[in-house]
Amino acid sequence: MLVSARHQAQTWKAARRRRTVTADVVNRLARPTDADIAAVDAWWRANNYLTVGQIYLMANPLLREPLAGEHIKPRLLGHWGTSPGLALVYAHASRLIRHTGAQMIYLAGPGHGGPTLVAAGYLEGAYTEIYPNITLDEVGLLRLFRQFSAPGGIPSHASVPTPGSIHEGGELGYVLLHAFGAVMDNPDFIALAVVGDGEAETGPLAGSWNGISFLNPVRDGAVLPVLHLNGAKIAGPTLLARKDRDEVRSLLTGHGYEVIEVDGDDLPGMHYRFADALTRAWASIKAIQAARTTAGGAGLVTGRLGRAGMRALPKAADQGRQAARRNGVVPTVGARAKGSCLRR
Ligand SMILES: Cc1ncc(C[n+]2csc(CCOP(=O)(O)OP(=O)(O)O)c2C)c(N)n1
Ligand SMILES: [Mg+2]
Repeated sequence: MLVSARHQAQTWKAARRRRTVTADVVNRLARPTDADIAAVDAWWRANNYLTVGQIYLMANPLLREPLAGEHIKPRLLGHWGTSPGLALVYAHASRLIRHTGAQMIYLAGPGHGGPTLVAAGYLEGAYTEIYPNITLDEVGLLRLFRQFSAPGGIPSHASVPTPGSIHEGGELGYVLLHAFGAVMDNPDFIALAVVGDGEAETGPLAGSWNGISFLNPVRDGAVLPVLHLNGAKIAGPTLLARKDRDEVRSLLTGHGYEVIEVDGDDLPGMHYRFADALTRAWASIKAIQAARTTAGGAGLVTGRLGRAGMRALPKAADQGRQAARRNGVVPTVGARAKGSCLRR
């Protein structure tokens, strides 16, 4: 789990400058230009390359020669799985933060997506700043690849040496607990929490969807869960991906979330759809926070269902409509009030 410290500092500075949500910002975010998406896609592909390199390569880091057996690590530790999804969400969250100055933390439930987060730090320059020997050139790149999950190097999971990390990855199941904890008494804060569909099968995660019921819209920030339904937990199938789409939607709706889905495996189409979904979720949260009358918690879920590829189910919190009425304020986005949750 991590957030880039540098990113966060910039974010908070920007947030002080821009607190309002205008239709113009929403439109720009939801309908990116081709150049915008090309930049996000380039960052995403670079991150994916760095992740693959960390998992597999011990030589020939820029593939200047044809790939050969001796370039591949003899003992692989770590798995690709969730990594491209984590990177996609990270790239789009960064774009959102840059455009809006949102105060947001990115929490990665699948800690085994560690190489993605190391790659993000490397691309942002934070990695080299902290570890000057991991230079932004071919030599540094090779060191970055060789240190991953190696004796004397770094762990395969998001961990203490990862720039911006605030909690060790490894045991699945706690990302939503951290997210809810992060926003309590932190009213302008958004915790974006990526939940792996395998991780979602753990008891703690399955139970902590309920955290939404503890959020107080006046005092707390918002949680934006992103369920990454890639259909697999390592090499096995996942329960949520086996379920009918309506069933998954009902499950999350029943917990109190408004679900937004992003589905597909086409590029750049996925980028456009994800940008739109993330914007909708963010705008809902901001409307809730602006009204300060509803319970926080909006959700966005991305994933892959069978051959259909990426699927995202974003949801926006809908609690507090009754509270709004009680307070004589009508929120732009409200949510089902669950009484007690509003009286923490
Ligand atoms: C509590 C717990 N149980 C088991 C594991 C071992 N494990 C590591 S990754 C993983 C699969 C997680 O599935 P998902 O979150 O969907 O990630 P993906 O396979 O898609 O990368 C498992 C079971 C773990 N890390 N923690
Ligand atoms: Mg999975």
